[in-house]
Amino acid sequence: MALADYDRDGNVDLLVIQNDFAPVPTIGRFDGGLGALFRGEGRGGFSFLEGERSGVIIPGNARDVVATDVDLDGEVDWIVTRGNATTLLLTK
Ligand SMILES: [Ca+2]
Ligand SMILES: [Ca+2]
Repeated sequence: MALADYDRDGNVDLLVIQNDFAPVPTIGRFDGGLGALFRGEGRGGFSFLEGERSGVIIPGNARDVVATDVDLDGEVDWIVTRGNATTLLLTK
């Protein structure tokens, strides 16, 4: 997970990455998630934003995420690393 004010409304938002491809013989790997963005409501709660609205679609074995501003435009960008796959850069 990573926290940042993605939509710049003054409330911290939460990006969650998912999946785990570590072998679990009796269950199999966890690979059904695509990540999720939750908008901070300002009172400690969060509301889910569908991927089609947030643009967050992170397939694969997501391993780590960091919020930063790669292109220095003042907007939050997310860098997501994935096991055995390319690193993703999510920007607006
Ligand atoms: Ca926000
Ligand atoms: Ca940026």
